[in-house]
Amino acid sequence: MEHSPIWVTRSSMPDFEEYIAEIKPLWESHFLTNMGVKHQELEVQLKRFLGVEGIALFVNGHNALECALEAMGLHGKVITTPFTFSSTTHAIVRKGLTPVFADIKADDYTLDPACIEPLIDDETCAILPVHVYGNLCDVDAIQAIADRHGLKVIYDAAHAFGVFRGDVSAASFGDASMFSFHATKVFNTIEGGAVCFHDPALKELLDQWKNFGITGTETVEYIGGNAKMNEFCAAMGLCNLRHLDREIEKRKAVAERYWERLEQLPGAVISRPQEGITPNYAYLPVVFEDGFGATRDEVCEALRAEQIYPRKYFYPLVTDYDCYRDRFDSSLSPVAKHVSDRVLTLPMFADLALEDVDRICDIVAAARH
Ligand code: T4K
Repeated sequence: MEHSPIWVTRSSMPDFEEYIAEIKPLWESHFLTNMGVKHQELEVQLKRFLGVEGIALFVNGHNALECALEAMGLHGKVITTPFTFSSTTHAIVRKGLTPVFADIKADDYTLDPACIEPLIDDETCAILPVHVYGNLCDVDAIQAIADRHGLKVIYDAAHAFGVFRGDVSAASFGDASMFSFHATKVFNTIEGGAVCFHDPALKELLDQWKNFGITGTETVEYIGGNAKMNEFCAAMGLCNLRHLDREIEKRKAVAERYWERLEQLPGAVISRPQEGITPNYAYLPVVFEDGFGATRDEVCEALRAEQIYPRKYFYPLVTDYDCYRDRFDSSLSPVAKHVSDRVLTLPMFADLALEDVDRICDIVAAARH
């Protein structure tokens, strides 16, 4: 039987008519961007959903993170993880800061608090952990370290929209959190992102940094860039937010089918949701340990041969990128290296049919020698 290709993810979209109704007023107003009504409405709704006082929307998550680092006036070293997407480290480096890499935990792949403190020195200004795959970092231990040393904590929460600890959202931890609303995320605005924060002074600063540093009709106080979310993206967000609960419910069914099947395969390590955490089922990482009977790359090839396209999020480690290899040493983060060499993120999206999950798991199982 002929099957259509299956990609690692597929964007969630509202009904066409729903989106058209949402953008129709833009044809009347002719206001297409620069913090218009859709932008303002999305900010209000996201504040409510995330339970935060402070939010600023951005054109994408990466620029949101860069602007947060700028607006917080950071200088010096930032302790972070090498097990992430390029954006996290690039934001640090592009803002003139120096990344210092700490290792990750073997159970949830987030920054290991035990590895942070020995790396802190007089030049350290911040910690930038990543809630990777939507797994929440050890936020209490990280905050305790930051408080002891007077450091800022900025979370890369690109994967963690819709993740809650009790009734507290992932947006509430540290000084600030960046979310990505990219097309591939659990909640998307086509391209988009946000910074959530506690210090009310950051609102004005972030809104100015993302708008060329303009502070008044005839004043420009900062050397800012242009990182505003436009009205069409905000409208997509307003539509997608209405369906988020259902999307996450559908992802849950997909994840549970995967876990049920993969748990029967010794050496295929999955990560079940953390205790006390409401997950968002953003990704479906599987670590193929040496006893599995096939390498990660062999499993990947077997799936590709059937037009199924998983991804090696996150391989290579950031510290092994061509642009960083000469400056950093991956052997200093052995856990991250181990996971990065063995992890495969399998297709995961709300509309993935359970029969397709079964087919994927059959191919994974058959890849063993
Ligand atoms: N921090 C972390 C930890 C991140 O993971 C990311 C982004 C960021 C920061 C930065 O946030 P943004 O600035 O992007 O808002 C994708 C995404 O582009 C990227 O947003 C994401 N992380 C990263 C993990 O994945 P690629 O290069 O792997 O995407 P691509 O184009 O290969 O797409 C993957 C699959 O998704 C496709 O095979 C099909 C599907 N897809 C893709 C697009 C573009 C859709 O269904 N619809 C689409 O519109 O980076």
